[in-house]
Amino acid sequence: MRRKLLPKLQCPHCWNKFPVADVLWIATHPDLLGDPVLSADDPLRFLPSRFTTAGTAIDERGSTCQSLACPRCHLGIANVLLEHPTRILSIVGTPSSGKSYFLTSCAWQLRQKLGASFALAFSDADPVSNRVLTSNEQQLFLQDDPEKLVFLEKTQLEGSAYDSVQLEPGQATILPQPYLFTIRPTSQHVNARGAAKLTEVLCLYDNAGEHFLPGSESPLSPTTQHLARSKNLMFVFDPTQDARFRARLRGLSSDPQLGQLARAFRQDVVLLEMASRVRLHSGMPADEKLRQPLTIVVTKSDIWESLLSGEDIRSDPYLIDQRDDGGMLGVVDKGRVERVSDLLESLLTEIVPEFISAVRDTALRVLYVPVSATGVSPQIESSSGMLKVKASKIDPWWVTVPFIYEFSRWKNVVGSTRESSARTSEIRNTDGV
Ligand SMILES: Nc1nc2c(ncn2[C@@H]2O[C@H](COP(=O)(O)OP(=O)(O)O)[C@@H](O)[C@H]2O)c(=O)[nH]1
Ligand SMILES: [Mg+2]
Ligand SMILES: [Zn+2]
Repeated sequence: MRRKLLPKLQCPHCWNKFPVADVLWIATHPDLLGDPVLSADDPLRFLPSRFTTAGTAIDERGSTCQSLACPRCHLGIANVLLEHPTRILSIVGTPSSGKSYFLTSCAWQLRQKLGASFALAFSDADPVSNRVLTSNEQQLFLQDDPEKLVFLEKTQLEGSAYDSVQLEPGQATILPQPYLFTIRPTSQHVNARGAAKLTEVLCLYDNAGEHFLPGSESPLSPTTQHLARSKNLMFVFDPTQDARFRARLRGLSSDPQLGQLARAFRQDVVLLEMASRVRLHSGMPADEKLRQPLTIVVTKSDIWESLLSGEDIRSDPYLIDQRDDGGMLGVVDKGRVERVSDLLESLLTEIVPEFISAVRDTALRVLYVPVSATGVSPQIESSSGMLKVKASKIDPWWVTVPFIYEFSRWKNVVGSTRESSARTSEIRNTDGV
């Protein structure tokens, strides 16, 4: 079957939109090293004039090529981007709020849960650009020694999580590396027959929190421009960074982040800064509320769980809708998620009212989701003084909820309790698959 290509696509590195016919190829002949937009060590990018019978380009030294690149920034374009639409979800938060741990636990659990409970295949669309995340997953979840103390390296402002390109000769522009995943209904999915049409590419960005501190954006480092294109903005709020929360938690938790290693950033300021960048990049007036939904991901719930009495925030709010013809649809219990969201909003209004005011000024549609990326507190490793977690103790709570709730807004991919009339049954324990 011939591949059906999109007429236009958007580069996940520099957000340039271009016709598929303009995509460049990456030379493979060893003599063709050195690309003007990248570096002397990168193979040349070129617009081909010769192709093999299979339709792949041949470079000027006669070698067959495989990989594609963006005509503007020359960074790699995964093949799947030519065929399926991309949805950007951006994750924002202050430094050390837990963005990288959240993304890592979330990616790991989405791989397990979307397959087992939602009949959706979740796979790396671009293994090269996902490598930092994959190695973080390995670090937290695939340790041979369960007693090992593990941790994630801090996301660098520049370096492995960012690419440097020369969009203008002699001027380096820093672009954030996207994480790209394909989401495709499997043969068990109720809409398996429409799988090709329903397949989407999910594009995530893990940003160093420093990029969101007011005043840090320069034209040469347009690292946060993806925000304006994001379908759902996820703001990671860390209660341990607030002195009033820390006071409430004294005696309830011995997490080092409440005492010795406490950090304090104004999270309302960073949220408002995020909102103003979205407005700036999408040409909106300063007082207008953002169009996309805002998810406030309230992290480290293992520390403050006891402040939210009456709701279970550990077991997943998912159900399975099993049809007679064998098809299945994973369903989000929206009622439960929204009840928890309301409770959490009340708690935050009581303790951090100015943050909630900032949220209400920012967006019309808001969901508050409690998550714990680790399910347990880190400890201070005596030899290094660093916060680390024992590998065997890691057991995330609700990390997939912000994403799966968002997927339920997409068409025909994930159900929700309000849409589903059918007999839904509680999901059996799908953890530890
Ligand atoms: N107790 C607890 N600590 C967490 C959790 N997630 C992250 N942390 C700690 O928070 C710190 C910062 O996390 P990180 O993801 O690197 O923050 P980022 O700068 O926002 O990417 C790390 O030292 C983690 O140990 C969690 O779910 N529970
Ligand atoms: Mg980070
Ligand atoms: Zn590009």
